[in-house]
Amino acid sequence: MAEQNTATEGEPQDLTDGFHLIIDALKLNGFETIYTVPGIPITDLGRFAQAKGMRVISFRHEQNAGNAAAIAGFLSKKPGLCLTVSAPGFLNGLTALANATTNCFPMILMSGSSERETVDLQQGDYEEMDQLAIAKPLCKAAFRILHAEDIGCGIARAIRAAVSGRPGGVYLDLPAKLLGQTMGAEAGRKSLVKVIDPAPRQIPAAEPVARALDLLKGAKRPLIILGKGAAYAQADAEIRALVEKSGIPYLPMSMAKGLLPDTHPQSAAAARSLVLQKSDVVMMIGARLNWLLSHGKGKAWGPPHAKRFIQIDIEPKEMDSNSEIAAPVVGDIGSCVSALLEAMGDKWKAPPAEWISEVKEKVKSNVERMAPRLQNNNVPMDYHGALGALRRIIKDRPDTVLVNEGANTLDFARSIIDIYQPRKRLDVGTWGVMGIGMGFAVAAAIETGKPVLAVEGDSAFGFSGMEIETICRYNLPVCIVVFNNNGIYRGTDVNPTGGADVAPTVFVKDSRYEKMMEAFGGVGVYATSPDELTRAVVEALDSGKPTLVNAIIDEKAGTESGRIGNLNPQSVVAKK
Ligand code: ADP
Ligand code: TZD
Ligand code: MG
Repeated sequence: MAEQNTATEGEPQDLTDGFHLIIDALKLNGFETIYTVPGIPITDLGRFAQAKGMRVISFRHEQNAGNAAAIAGFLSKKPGLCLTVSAPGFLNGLTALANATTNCFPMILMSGSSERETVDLQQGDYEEMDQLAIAKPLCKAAFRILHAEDIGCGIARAIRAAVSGRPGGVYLDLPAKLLGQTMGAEAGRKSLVKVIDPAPRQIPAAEPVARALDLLKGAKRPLIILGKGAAYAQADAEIRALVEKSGIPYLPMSMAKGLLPDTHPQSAAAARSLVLQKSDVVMMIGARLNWLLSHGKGKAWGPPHAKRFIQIDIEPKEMDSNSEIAAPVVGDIGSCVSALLEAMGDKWKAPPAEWISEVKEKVKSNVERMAPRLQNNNVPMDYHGALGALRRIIKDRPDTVLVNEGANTLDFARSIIDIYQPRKRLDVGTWGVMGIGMGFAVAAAIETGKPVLAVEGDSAFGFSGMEIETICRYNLPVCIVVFNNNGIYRGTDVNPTGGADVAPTVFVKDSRYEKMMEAFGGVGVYATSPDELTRAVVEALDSGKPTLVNAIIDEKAGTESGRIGNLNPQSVVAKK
Protein backbone atom coordinates (compact mmCIF):
# COMPACT_ATOMS: atom_id res chain seq x y z
CA MET A 1 0.00 0.00 0.00
CA ALA A 2 1.18 3.58 0.52
CA GLU A 3 3.89 2.28 2.80
CA GLN A 4 5.56 0.38 -0.07
CA ASN A 5 8.87 1.99 -0.74
CA THR A 6 11.37 1.42 -3.45
CA ALA A 7 14.76 2.93 -2.82
CA THR A 8 14.94 4.54 -6.25
CA GLU A 9 11.70 6.52 -6.06
CA GLY A 10 12.61 8.50 -2.99
CA GLU A 11 10.97 11.83 -3.61
CA PRO A 12 7.33 11.47 -2.34
CA GLN A 13 8.34 9.31 0.63
CA ASP A 14 10.90 11.90 1.67
CA LEU A 15 8.19 14.44 2.27
CA THR A 16 5.76 14.73 5.07
CA ASP A 17 2.91 17.18 5.61
CA GLY A 18 0.99 18.99 8.31
CA PHE A 19 -1.58 16.20 8.65
CA HIS A 20 1.05 13.58 9.35
CA LEU A 21 3.25 15.75 11.52
CA ILE A 22 0.29 16.48 13.80
CA ILE A 23 -0.50 12.81 14.16
CA ASP A 24 3.16 11.89 14.63
CA ALA A 25 3.50 14.59 17.30
CA LEU A 26 0.39 13.33 19.10
CA LYS A 27 1.52 9.73 18.98
CA LEU A 28 5.01 10.66 20.13
CA ASN A 29 3.38 12.19 23.20
CA GLY A 30 1.31 9.15 23.98
CA PHE A 31 -2.11 10.26 22.73
CA GLU A 32 -4.27 7.30 21.78
CA THR A 33 -7.74 8.73 21.23
CA ILE A 34 -9.31 11.66 19.40
CA TYR A 35 -12.93 12.70 20.02
CA THR A 36 -14.27 14.44 16.94
CA VAL A 37 -16.87 15.36 14.34
CA PRO A 38 -15.35 15.21 10.82
CA GLY A 39 -15.60 17.75 7.99
CA ILE A 40 -13.64 20.39 6.06
CA PRO A 41 -10.70 20.77 6.62
CA ILE A 42 -9.99 18.05 9.16
CA THR A 43 -11.65 14.96 7.62
CA ASP A 44 -8.35 13.52 6.49
CA LEU A 45 -6.74 14.25 9.83
CA GLY A 46 -9.20 11.84 11.44
CA ARG A 47 -8.72 9.29 8.67
CA PHE A 48 -4.93 9.39 8.89
CA ALA A 49 -5.05 9.23 12.68
CA GLN A 50 -7.11 6.06 12.46
CA ALA A 51 -4.78 4.66 9.80
CA LYS A 52 -1.88 5.25 12.18
CA GLY A 53 -3.55 3.30 14.93
CA MET A 54 -5.17 6.04 16.98
CA ARG A 55 -8.71 5.54 18.20
CA VAL A 56 -10.93 8.11 16.48
CA ILE A 57 -14.35 8.40 18.10
CA SER A 58 -16.76 10.27 15.89
CA PHE A 59 -19.74 12.00 17.50
CA ARG A 60 -22.97 13.57 16.26
CA HIS A 61 -22.28 16.98 17.80
CA GLU A 62 -18.99 18.64 18.79
CA GLN A 63 -20.14 19.62 22.26
CA ASN A 64 -20.39 15.96 23.13
CA ALA A 65 -17.00 15.20 21.59
CA GLY A 66 -15.61 18.09 23.64
CA ASN A 67 -17.20 16.87 26.83
CA ALA A 68 -15.76 13.43 26.14
CA ALA A 69 -12.28 14.94 25.75
CA ALA A 70 -12.69 16.98 28.94
CA ILE A 71 -13.62 14.03 31.10
CA ALA A 72 -10.94 11.88 29.45
CA GLY A 73 -8.55 14.56 30.75
CA PHE A 74 -9.99 14.30 34.26
CA LEU A 75 -9.82 10.51 34.25
CA SER A 76 -6.35 10.15 32.77
CA LYS A 77 -4.48 13.25 33.99
CA LYS A 78 -3.48 13.79 30.35
CA PRO A 79 -5.15 16.29 28.04
CA GLY A 80 -8.21 14.88 26.28
CA LEU A 81 -8.22 15.65 22.56
CA CYS A 82 -11.15 17.09 20.64
CA LEU A 83 -10.97 17.81 16.92
CA THR A 84 -13.52 19.96 15.10
CA VAL A 85 -14.14 21.78 11.85
CA SER A 86 -14.03 25.57 11.65
CA ALA A 87 -16.49 28.25 12.86
CA PRO A 88 -19.71 26.42 13.84
CA GLY A 89 -17.94 23.16 14.71
CA PHE A 90 -15.39 25.13 16.71
CA LEU A 91 -18.13 27.05 18.51
CA ASN A 92 -19.95 23.83 19.31
CA GLY A 93 -16.76 22.50 20.87
CA LEU A 94 -16.03 25.75 22.67
CA THR A 95 -18.69 25.29 25.35
CA ALA A 96 -16.99 22.07 26.38
CA LEU A 97 -13.58 23.77 26.34
CA ALA A 98 -14.83 26.57 28.58
CA ASN A 99 -16.50 24.05 30.87
CA ALA A 100 -13.29 22.00 31.07
CA THR A 101 -11.35 25.13 32.01
CA THR A 102 -13.91 26.04 34.68
CA ASN A 103 -13.63 22.54 36.13
CA CYS A 104 -9.82 22.37 35.90
CA PHE A 105 -9.89 19.44 33.45
CA PRO A 106 -7.03 19.31 30.94
CA MET A 107 -8.11 19.17 27.31
CA ILE A 108 -7.00 20.41 23.91
CA LEU A 109 -9.53 21.58 21.36
CA MET A 110 -7.98 21.47 17.90
CA SER A 111 -10.04 23.13 15.20
CA GLY A 112 -9.42 23.57 11.53
CA SER A 113 -9.69 27.19 10.42
CA SER A 114 -9.69 29.43 7.36
CA GLU A 115 -6.57 31.20 6.17
CA ARG A 116 -5.42 34.25 8.11
CA GLU A 117 -5.36 36.43 5.00
CA THR A 118 -9.05 35.87 4.33
CA VAL A 119 -10.16 35.92 7.95
CA ASP A 120 -8.31 39.12 8.79
CA LEU A 121 -9.74 40.96 5.81
CA GLN A 122 -13.16 39.41 6.55
CA GLN A 123 -13.54 38.33 2.96
CA GLY A 124 -16.16 35.73 3.69
CA ASP A 125 -14.46 32.33 3.49
CA TYR A 126 -16.35 29.07 3.97
CA GLU A 127 -16.93 28.91 7.76
CA GLU A 128 -14.80 31.97 8.35
CA MET A 129 -14.13 33.07 11.90
CA ASP A 130 -11.30 34.52 13.96
CA GLN A 131 -11.34 31.46 16.17
CA LEU A 132 -8.15 32.18 18.09
CA ALA A 133 -9.45 35.53 19.31
CA ILE A 134 -12.79 34.03 20.32
CA ALA A 135 -11.25 31.09 22.16
CA LYS A 136 -8.72 33.12 24.12
CA PRO A 137 -10.90 34.48 26.94
CA LEU A 138 -12.62 31.12 27.40
CA CYS A 139 -9.67 28.85 28.00
CA LYS A 140 -6.34 28.65 29.74
CA ALA A 141 -4.22 29.21 26.63
CA ALA A 142 -4.74 29.49 22.87
CA PHE A 143 -2.18 28.93 20.12
CA ARG A 144 -2.10 28.93 16.34
CA ILE A 145 0.39 26.99 14.25
CA LEU A 146 1.18 28.53 10.86
CA HIS A 147 4.16 26.49 9.72
CA ALA A 148 4.65 22.75 9.49
CA GLU A 149 8.03 22.99 11.22
CA ASP A 150 6.30 24.51 14.28
CA ILE A 151 3.86 21.65 14.82
CA GLY A 152 6.18 19.95 17.29
CA CYS A 153 6.51 23.05 19.46
CA GLY A 154 2.86 23.98 19.06
CA ILE A 155 1.61 20.65 20.32
CA ALA A 156 4.20 20.59 23.11
CA ARG A 157 3.03 24.02 24.27
CA ALA A 158 -0.60 22.92 24.18
CA ILE A 159 0.17 19.85 26.30
CA ARG A 160 2.12 21.81 28.89
CA ALA A 161 -0.46 24.55 29.11
CA ALA A 162 -3.24 22.01 29.63
CA VAL A 163 -1.70 19.90 32.39
CA SER A 164 0.85 21.99 34.25
CA GLY A 165 -0.19 24.01 37.30
CA ARG A 166 -3.98 24.23 37.48
CA PRO A 167 -5.17 22.08 34.59
CA GLY A 168 -7.51 23.53 31.99
CA GLY A 169 -8.59 23.80 28.38
CA VAL A 170 -6.28 24.80 25.54
CA TYR A 171 -7.27 25.86 22.06
CA LEU A 172 -5.04 24.96 19.12
CA ASP A 173 -5.86 26.64 15.81
CA LEU A 174 -4.98 24.62 12.72
CA PRO A 175 -5.41 26.62 9.49
CA ALA A 176 -6.31 24.47 6.48
CA LYS A 177 -3.14 25.51 4.69
CA LEU A 178 -1.00 24.14 7.54
CA LEU A 179 -2.47 20.69 7.12
CA GLY A 180 -1.39 20.43 3.51
CA GLN A 181 2.02 22.09 3.97
CA THR A 182 4.91 19.79 3.16
CA MET A 183 8.44 19.57 4.44
CA GLY A 184 11.24 17.03 4.35
CA ALA A 185 10.30 13.91 6.26
CA GLU A 186 13.58 13.75 8.14
CA ALA A 187 13.52 17.44 9.13
CA GLY A 188 9.88 16.95 10.09
CA ARG A 189 10.72 14.05 12.36
CA LYS A 190 13.44 16.09 14.03
CA SER A 191 11.11 19.03 14.56
CA LEU A 192 8.79 17.01 16.78
CA VAL A 193 8.98 17.48 20.53
CA LYS A 194 8.47 14.80 23.14
CA VAL A 195 7.33 16.63 26.23
CA ILE A 196 9.40 15.71 29.27
CA ASP A 197 7.66 16.06 32.63
CA PRO A 198 4.57 17.94 31.36
CA ALA A 199 3.08 18.51 34.83
CA PRO A 200 6.08 18.95 37.13
CA ARG A 201 5.54 18.19 40.79
CA GLN A 202 5.19 21.30 42.87
CA ILE A 203 6.56 20.59 46.29
CA PRO A 204 5.42 22.83 49.13
CA ALA A 205 7.95 24.49 51.41
CA ALA A 206 8.24 23.24 55.01
CA GLU A 207 6.83 26.44 56.53
CA PRO A 208 3.31 26.36 55.04
CA VAL A 209 3.09 22.67 55.88
CA ALA A 210 4.01 23.36 59.52
CA ARG A 211 1.57 26.29 59.65
CA ALA A 212 -1.24 24.08 58.40
CA LEU A 213 -0.48 21.34 60.91
CA ASP A 214 -0.29 23.80 63.80
CA LEU A 215 -3.74 25.05 62.95
CA LEU A 216 -5.09 21.53 62.61
CA LYS A 217 -3.53 20.43 65.92
CA GLY A 218 -5.19 23.25 67.82
CA ALA A 219 -8.62 22.53 66.31
CA LYS A 220 -11.47 21.30 68.50
CA ARG A 221 -13.79 20.48 65.63
CA PRO A 222 -11.68 19.94 62.50
CA LEU A 223 -13.07 18.99 59.10
CA ILE A 224 -11.46 17.92 55.83
CA ILE A 225 -13.16 18.69 52.51
CA LEU A 226 -12.04 16.67 49.50
CA GLY A 227 -12.71 18.19 46.08
CA LYS A 228 -12.42 16.96 42.53
CA GLY A 229 -8.87 18.33 42.36
CA ALA A 230 -8.02 15.62 44.90
CA ALA A 231 -9.67 13.01 42.70
CA TYR A 232 -7.83 14.34 39.65
CA ALA A 233 -4.45 14.25 41.40
CA GLN A 234 -4.42 10.42 41.56
CA ALA A 235 -2.80 10.51 44.98
CA ASP A 236 -5.48 8.14 46.28
CA ALA A 237 -3.36 6.18 48.76
CA GLU A 238 -1.76 9.29 50.27
CA ILE A 239 -5.10 11.07 50.65
CA ARG A 240 -6.63 8.08 52.33
CA ALA A 241 -3.61 7.76 54.62
CA LEU A 242 -3.86 11.44 55.58
CA VAL A 243 -7.57 11.26 56.37
CA GLU A 244 -7.17 8.07 58.39
CA LYS A 245 -4.06 9.13 60.25
CA SER A 246 -5.64 12.46 61.16
CA GLY A 247 -8.87 10.85 62.38
CA ILE A 248 -10.70 13.94 61.12
CA PRO A 249 -14.22 13.70 59.65
CA TYR A 250 -14.26 14.44 55.93
CA LEU A 251 -16.78 15.67 53.42
CA PRO A 252 -16.39 14.63 49.79
CA MET A 253 -17.48 17.08 47.11
CA SER A 254 -19.55 15.45 44.42
CA MET A 255 -16.78 14.17 42.15
CA ALA A 256 -14.49 13.39 45.08
CA LYS A 257 -16.94 10.76 46.31
CA GLY A 258 -15.28 7.36 46.30
CA LEU A 259 -11.78 8.72 46.95
CA LEU A 260 -12.49 6.97 50.21
CA PRO A 261 -15.55 4.69 50.06
CA ASP A 262 -18.69 6.63 51.00
CA THR A 263 -19.28 4.04 53.71
CA HIS A 264 -16.01 5.00 55.43
CA PRO A 265 -16.51 5.60 59.18
CA GLN A 266 -14.98 9.08 58.92
CA SER A 267 -17.32 10.23 56.14
CA ALA A 268 -19.46 13.13 57.30
CA ALA A 269 -21.42 13.30 54.05
CA ALA A 270 -24.67 12.45 55.84
CA ALA A 271 -23.99 15.20 58.39
CA ARG A 272 -23.04 17.92 55.92
CA SER A 273 -25.00 20.76 57.50
CA LEU A 274 -23.74 19.95 60.96
CA VAL A 275 -20.05 19.81 60.05
CA LEU A 276 -20.20 22.98 57.95
CA GLN A 277 -21.93 24.80 60.81
CA LYS A 278 -19.87 23.59 63.71
CA SER A 279 -16.34 22.91 62.47
CA ASP A 280 -13.69 25.36 63.64
CA VAL A 281 -10.82 24.49 61.28
CA VAL A 282 -11.50 23.29 57.74
CA MET A 283 -8.87 21.85 55.46
CA MET A 284 -9.78 21.87 51.76
CA ILE A 285 -7.86 19.51 49.52
CA GLY A 286 -8.47 20.33 45.83
CA ALA A 287 -11.79 22.07 46.49
CA ARG A 288 -12.64 25.74 45.95
CA LEU A 289 -14.75 27.93 48.21
CA ASN A 290 -17.07 28.79 45.32
CA TRP A 291 -20.88 28.68 45.23
CA LEU A 292 -20.87 24.95 45.85
CA LEU A 293 -19.49 25.68 49.32
CA SER A 294 -21.48 28.90 49.78
CA HIS A 295 -18.21 30.85 49.34
CA GLY A 296 -17.07 29.75 52.81
CA LYS A 297 -19.44 32.13 54.58
CA GLY A 298 -23.07 32.86 55.34
CA LYS A 299 -25.68 30.85 57.14
CA ALA A 300 -24.44 27.44 56.05
CA TRP A 301 -21.12 28.06 57.77
CA GLY A 302 -22.34 29.12 61.20
CA PRO A 303 -21.33 32.33 62.99
CA PRO A 304 -19.30 34.75 60.83
CA HIS A 305 -15.50 34.58 61.05
CA ALA A 306 -15.64 31.66 63.47
CA LYS A 307 -13.73 29.37 61.12
CA ARG A 308 -10.23 29.12 59.93
CA PHE A 309 -9.34 27.58 56.61
CA ILE A 310 -6.41 25.55 55.38
CA GLN A 311 -6.34 25.17 51.62
CA ILE A 312 -4.21 22.79 49.59
CA ASP A 313 -4.19 23.81 45.95
CA ILE A 314 -1.80 24.08 43.04
CA GLU A 315 -3.10 27.53 42.13
CA PRO A 316 -1.70 30.24 44.43
CA LYS A 317 -4.22 32.80 43.17
CA GLU A 318 -7.08 30.69 44.49
CA MET A 319 -6.18 31.60 48.09
CA ASP A 320 -8.38 34.24 49.76
CA SER A 321 -10.64 34.33 46.70
CA ASN A 322 -13.78 34.01 48.81
CA SER A 323 -12.75 33.81 52.45
CA GLU A 324 -9.49 34.34 54.27
CA ILE A 325 -7.21 31.33 54.09
CA ALA A 326 -5.25 31.13 57.35
CA ALA A 327 -2.91 28.43 56.10
CA PRO A 328 -2.41 28.22 52.33
CA VAL A 329 -0.43 25.21 51.15
CA VAL A 330 0.46 25.65 47.51
CA GLY A 331 1.67 22.68 45.54
CA ASP A 332 0.44 19.56 43.84
CA ILE A 333 -1.82 17.49 46.03
CA GLY A 334 0.34 14.38 45.98
CA SER A 335 3.38 16.33 47.21
CA CYS A 336 1.43 18.42 49.71
CA VAL A 337 -0.36 15.46 51.25
CA SER A 338 2.87 13.47 51.48
CA ALA A 339 4.59 16.42 53.15
CA LEU A 340 1.74 16.75 55.66
CA LEU A 341 1.81 13.04 56.41
CA GLU A 342 5.53 13.12 56.96
CA ALA A 343 5.36 16.18 59.21
CA MET A 344 2.54 14.70 61.28
CA GLY A 345 4.98 12.11 62.59
CA ASP A 346 3.93 9.15 64.71
CA LYS A 347 2.34 10.96 67.60
CA TRP A 348 -0.57 12.62 65.91
CA LYS A 349 -3.52 12.99 68.28
CA ALA A 350 -7.02 12.25 67.06
CA PRO A 351 -9.53 15.15 67.27
CA PRO A 352 -11.53 15.51 70.51
CA ALA A 353 -13.81 12.53 71.07
CA GLU A 354 -16.93 14.70 71.63
CA TRP A 355 -16.63 16.09 68.12
CA ILE A 356 -16.17 12.69 66.54
CA SER A 357 -19.13 11.22 68.36
CA GLU A 358 -21.34 14.22 67.61
CA VAL A 359 -20.64 13.80 63.90
CA LYS A 360 -21.09 10.03 64.02
CA GLU A 361 -24.41 10.30 65.86
CA LYS A 362 -25.73 12.69 63.25
CA VAL A 363 -24.54 10.50 60.38
CA LYS A 364 -26.15 7.46 61.99
CA SER A 365 -29.51 9.09 62.60
CA ASN A 366 -29.67 10.62 59.11
CA VAL A 367 -28.74 7.33 57.45
CA GLU A 368 -31.33 5.44 59.51
CA ARG A 369 -34.00 8.00 58.69
CA MET A 370 -33.29 7.65 54.97
CA ALA A 371 -33.04 3.83 54.83
CA PRO A 372 -36.74 2.84 54.65
CA ARG A 373 -37.45 5.38 51.93
CA LEU A 374 -34.78 3.77 49.75
CA GLN A 375 -36.56 0.43 49.97
CA ASN A 376 -39.91 1.61 48.67
CA ASN A 377 -41.34 -0.09 45.59
CA ASN A 378 -43.88 2.63 44.73
CA VAL A 379 -45.44 2.94 41.31
CA PRO A 380 -45.00 5.47 39.83
CA MET A 381 -41.52 5.60 41.27
CA ASP A 382 -40.26 8.44 43.41
CA TYR A 383 -36.60 9.49 43.45
CA HIS A 384 -35.86 7.51 46.60
CA GLY A 385 -37.34 4.26 45.35
CA ALA A 386 -35.62 4.44 41.96
CA LEU A 387 -32.28 5.63 43.32
CA GLY A 388 -32.40 3.15 46.19
CA ALA A 389 -32.46 0.43 43.53
CA LEU A 390 -29.48 1.95 41.69
CA ARG A 391 -27.62 2.40 44.98
CA ARG A 392 -27.83 -1.34 45.65
CA ILE A 393 -26.60 -2.11 42.13
CA ILE A 394 -23.52 0.13 42.49
CA LYS A 395 -22.81 -1.40 45.88
CA ASP A 396 -22.58 -4.80 44.18
CA ARG A 397 -20.64 -3.42 41.22
CA PRO A 398 -18.36 -0.73 42.66
CA ASP A 399 -16.19 -0.47 39.56
CA THR A 400 -19.09 0.90 37.51
CA VAL A 401 -18.59 4.52 36.45
CA LEU A 402 -21.59 6.66 37.33
CA VAL A 403 -22.43 9.62 35.12
CA ASN A 404 -25.11 11.92 36.50
CA GLU A 405 -26.97 15.04 35.40
CA GLY A 406 -30.34 16.68 35.92
CA ALA A 407 -31.72 18.71 38.81
CA ASN A 408 -33.60 16.43 41.22
CA THR A 409 -32.08 13.46 39.44
CA LEU A 410 -28.64 14.92 40.17
CA ASP A 411 -29.16 16.06 43.73
CA PHE A 412 -30.89 12.93 44.95
CA ALA A 413 -28.46 10.60 43.19
CA ARG A 414 -25.48 12.44 44.66
CA SER A 415 -26.66 11.88 48.20
CA ILE A 416 -28.26 8.46 47.74
CA ILE A 417 -25.81 6.50 45.57
CA ASP A 418 -22.67 5.59 47.51
CA ILE A 419 -19.44 5.51 45.52
CA TYR A 420 -16.67 3.16 46.53
CA GLN A 421 -13.72 3.89 44.25
CA PRO A 422 -11.94 7.06 43.11
CA ARG A 423 -13.11 8.86 39.95
CA LYS A 424 -16.24 6.75 39.58
CA ARG A 425 -18.67 9.64 39.80
CA LEU A 426 -18.72 12.12 36.92
CA ASP A 427 -21.28 14.90 36.87
CA VAL A 428 -22.27 18.46 35.98
CA GLY A 429 -19.35 19.95 37.94
CA THR A 430 -18.65 23.56 38.75
CA TRP A 431 -21.14 25.10 36.34
CA GLY A 432 -23.94 22.63 36.95
CA VAL A 433 -24.11 22.31 33.19
CA MET A 434 -26.65 20.10 31.43
CA GLY A 435 -25.44 18.17 28.39
CA ILE A 436 -22.34 16.40 29.68
CA GLY A 437 -24.13 13.05 29.94
CA MET A 438 -23.49 11.13 26.74
CA GLY A 439 -20.05 12.66 26.05
CA PHE A 440 -18.91 11.71 29.57
CA ALA A 441 -20.45 8.25 29.23
CA VAL A 442 -18.69 7.53 25.93
CA ALA A 443 -15.30 8.69 27.22
CA ALA A 444 -15.73 6.93 30.56
CA ALA A 445 -16.33 3.64 28.73
CA ILE A 446 -13.40 4.18 26.40
CA GLU A 447 -10.90 5.49 28.92
CA THR A 448 -11.64 3.06 31.75
CA GLY A 449 -12.91 -0.05 29.97
CA LYS A 450 -15.48 -0.36 32.78
CA PRO A 451 -19.27 -0.44 32.56
CA VAL A 452 -20.95 2.95 32.70
CA LEU A 453 -24.28 3.83 34.29
CA ALA A 454 -25.61 7.23 33.21
CA VAL A 455 -28.39 8.50 35.46
CA GLU A 456 -30.10 11.27 33.53
CA GLY A 457 -32.97 13.64 34.09
CA ASP A 458 -35.25 13.57 31.05
CA SER A 459 -34.36 17.19 30.32
CA ALA A 460 -30.65 16.64 30.89
CA PHE A 461 -30.67 13.61 28.59
CA GLY A 462 -32.15 15.67 25.78
CA PHE A 463 -29.06 17.86 25.54
CA SER A 464 -26.88 15.03 24.25
CA GLY A 465 -29.36 12.22 23.58
CA MET A 466 -28.49 11.76 19.92
CA GLU A 467 -25.18 10.27 21.00
CA ILE A 468 -26.92 7.02 21.85
CA GLU A 469 -26.27 6.27 18.19
CA THR A 470 -22.55 6.79 18.92
CA ILE A 471 -22.83 4.48 21.91
CA CYS A 472 -24.45 1.81 19.73
CA ARG A 473 -22.01 2.36 16.85
CA TYR A 474 -19.01 1.70 19.08
CA ASN A 475 -20.94 -0.91 21.04
CA LEU A 476 -20.01 0.64 24.38
CA PRO A 477 -21.05 -0.89 27.72
CA VAL A 478 -23.24 2.07 28.65
CA CYS A 479 -26.57 1.81 30.43
CA ILE A 480 -28.58 5.02 30.45
CA VAL A 481 -31.41 5.43 32.90
CA VAL A 482 -33.67 8.34 31.96
CA PHE A 483 -35.57 9.61 34.99
CA ASN A 484 -38.73 10.46 33.11
CA ASN A 485 -40.88 12.83 35.14
CA ASN A 486 -42.30 14.56 32.05
CA GLY A 487 -40.22 17.66 32.43
CA ILE A 488 -37.73 19.98 34.03
CA TYR A 489 -37.96 19.61 37.85
CA ARG A 490 -41.54 18.32 37.60
CA GLY A 491 -44.06 17.57 34.90
CA THR A 492 -46.98 19.33 36.51
CA ASP A 493 -46.76 22.99 35.45
CA VAL A 494 -49.66 24.40 33.48
CA ASN A 495 -49.99 27.36 31.16
CA PRO A 496 -51.80 29.92 33.34
CA THR A 497 -53.53 31.48 30.31
CA GLY A 498 -55.15 28.18 29.41
CA GLY A 499 -53.67 28.59 25.90
CA ALA A 500 -52.62 25.72 23.67
CA ASP A 501 -48.91 25.88 24.49
CA VAL A 502 -47.87 23.77 27.46
CA ALA A 503 -45.86 25.32 30.30
CA PRO A 504 -42.15 25.91 29.53
CA THR A 505 -40.94 23.22 31.94
CA VAL A 506 -43.05 20.30 30.72
CA PHE A 507 -42.46 17.74 27.95
CA VAL A 508 -44.61 15.31 26.00
CA LYS A 509 -46.14 13.10 28.68
CA ASP A 510 -45.01 9.49 28.86
CA SER A 511 -42.35 9.89 26.15
CA ARG A 512 -40.93 6.54 25.03
CA TYR A 513 -37.20 7.30 25.24
CA GLU A 514 -36.38 3.58 25.19
CA LYS A 515 -37.54 3.38 21.60
CA MET A 516 -34.77 5.79 20.57
CA MET A 517 -32.24 3.22 21.72
CA GLU A 518 -34.03 0.45 19.87
CA ALA A 519 -33.82 2.53 16.69
CA PHE A 520 -30.04 2.10 16.73
CA GLY A 521 -29.97 -1.56 17.69
CA GLY A 522 -29.54 -1.09 21.43
CA VAL A 523 -31.76 -2.46 24.19
CA GLY A 524 -34.70 -0.33 25.30
CA VAL A 525 -36.67 -1.00 28.50
CA TYR A 526 -39.74 0.72 29.92
CA ALA A 527 -39.57 0.46 33.72
CA THR A 528 -42.35 1.51 36.06
CA SER A 529 -41.17 0.06 39.38
CA PRO A 530 -37.87 -0.18 41.27
CA ASP A 531 -37.94 -3.95 40.72
CA GLU A 532 -38.26 -3.56 36.96
CA LEU A 533 -35.57 -0.91 36.99
CA THR A 534 -33.23 -3.20 38.94
CA ARG A 535 -33.76 -6.09 36.55
CA ALA A 536 -33.11 -3.94 33.49
CA VAL A 537 -29.97 -2.27 34.83
CA VAL A 538 -28.45 -5.48 36.17
CA GLU A 539 -29.01 -7.14 32.83
CA ALA A 540 -27.47 -4.19 30.98
CA LEU A 541 -24.38 -4.09 33.18
CA ASP A 542 -23.95 -7.86 32.97
CA SER A 543 -24.35 -8.00 29.19
CA GLY A 544 -22.43 -4.80 28.40
CA LYS A 545 -25.02 -4.06 25.70
CA PRO A 546 -25.94 -0.42 25.06
CA THR A 547 -29.19 0.00 26.95
CA LEU A 548 -31.63 2.77 27.72
CA VAL A 549 -34.07 2.31 30.57
CA ASN A 550 -36.99 4.71 30.55
CA ALA A 551 -37.67 4.98 34.28
CA ILE A 552 -41.11 6.43 34.94
CA ILE A 553 -40.94 8.85 37.86
CA ASP A 554 -43.92 10.46 39.55
CA GLU A 555 -44.23 13.84 37.83
CA LYS A 556 -45.10 15.47 41.17
CA ALA A 557 -42.08 14.13 43.06
CA GLY A 558 -39.40 16.74 42.28
CA THR A 559 -38.80 20.23 43.63
CA GLU A 560 -38.06 23.42 41.73
CA SER A 561 -34.36 23.52 40.74
CA GLY A 562 -33.64 20.44 42.85
CA ARG A 563 -31.65 21.54 45.91
CA ILE A 564 -30.56 24.93 44.61
CA GLY A 565 -33.95 26.59 44.41
CA ASN A 566 -32.55 29.27 46.72
CA LEU A 567 -30.48 30.54 43.77
CA ASN A 568 -33.62 31.40 41.79
CA PRO A 569 -34.32 35.12 41.80
CA GLN A 570 -37.77 35.81 43.25
CA SER A 571 -40.27 38.01 41.49
CA VAL A 572 -42.46 40.12 43.74
CA VAL A 573 -44.99 40.34 40.94
CA ALA A 574 -45.29 36.59 40.53
CA LYS A 575 -45.98 36.21 44.24
CA LYS A 576 -49.03 38.43 44.23
P1 ADP B 1 -14.99 20.76 43.76
O1 ADP B 1 -15.98 21.26 42.75
O2 ADP B 1 -14.96 19.29 43.88
O3 ADP B 1 -15.11 21.48 45.06
P2 ADP B 1 -13.10 22.46 42.43
O4 ADP B 1 -13.15 22.22 40.97
O5 ADP B 1 -13.83 23.65 42.94
O6 ADP B 1 -13.53 21.13 43.20
O7 ADP B 1 -11.59 22.62 42.90
C1 ADP B 1 -10.57 21.85 42.36
C2 ADP B 1 -9.28 22.51 42.77
O8 ADP B 1 -8.23 21.56 42.67
C3 ADP B 1 -8.88 23.69 41.89
O9 ADP B 1 -8.72 24.85 42.67
C4 ADP B 1 -7.56 23.26 41.26
O10 ADP B 1 -6.62 24.31 41.16
C5 ADP B 1 -7.07 22.20 42.21
N1 ADP B 1 -6.24 21.18 41.62
C6 ADP B 1 -6.45 20.46 40.51
N2 ADP B 1 -5.48 19.58 40.31
C7 ADP B 1 -4.61 19.72 41.33
C8 ADP B 1 -3.39 19.08 41.71
N3 ADP B 1 -2.87 18.09 41.00
N4 ADP B 1 -2.77 19.51 42.83
C9 ADP B 1 -3.29 20.53 43.57
N5 ADP B 1 -4.43 21.14 43.27
C10 ADP B 1 -5.09 20.76 42.17
N1 TZD C 1 -28.92 24.74 30.19
C1 TZD C 1 -27.70 24.30 30.58
C2 TZD C 1 -26.63 24.13 29.55
N2 TZD C 1 -27.42 23.99 31.83
C3 TZD C 1 -28.38 24.15 32.78
N3 TZD C 1 -28.04 23.85 34.02
C4 TZD C 1 -29.68 24.59 32.42
C5 TZD C 1 -29.89 24.87 31.10
C6 TZD C 1 -30.82 24.79 33.42
N4 TZD C 1 -31.20 23.50 34.02
C7 TZD C 1 -30.75 23.10 35.25
O1 TZD C 1 -29.99 23.73 35.97
S1 TZD C 1 -31.30 21.57 35.62
C8 TZD C 1 -32.17 21.43 34.18
C9 TZD C 1 -32.01 22.57 33.41
C10 TZD C 1 -32.63 22.75 32.07
C11 TZD C 1 -32.95 20.20 33.84
C12 TZD C 1 -33.65 19.58 35.03
O2 TZD C 1 -34.58 18.65 34.60
P1 TZD C 1 -34.26 17.12 34.48
O3 TZD C 1 -34.13 16.70 36.02
O4 TZD C 1 -35.40 16.48 33.83
O5 TZD C 1 -32.95 16.90 33.86
P2 TZD C 1 -35.34 16.57 37.11
O6 TZD C 1 -35.10 15.26 37.76
O7 TZD C 1 -36.64 16.62 36.35
O8 TZD C 1 -35.23 17.69 38.08
MG1 MG D 1 -37.11 15.70 34.58
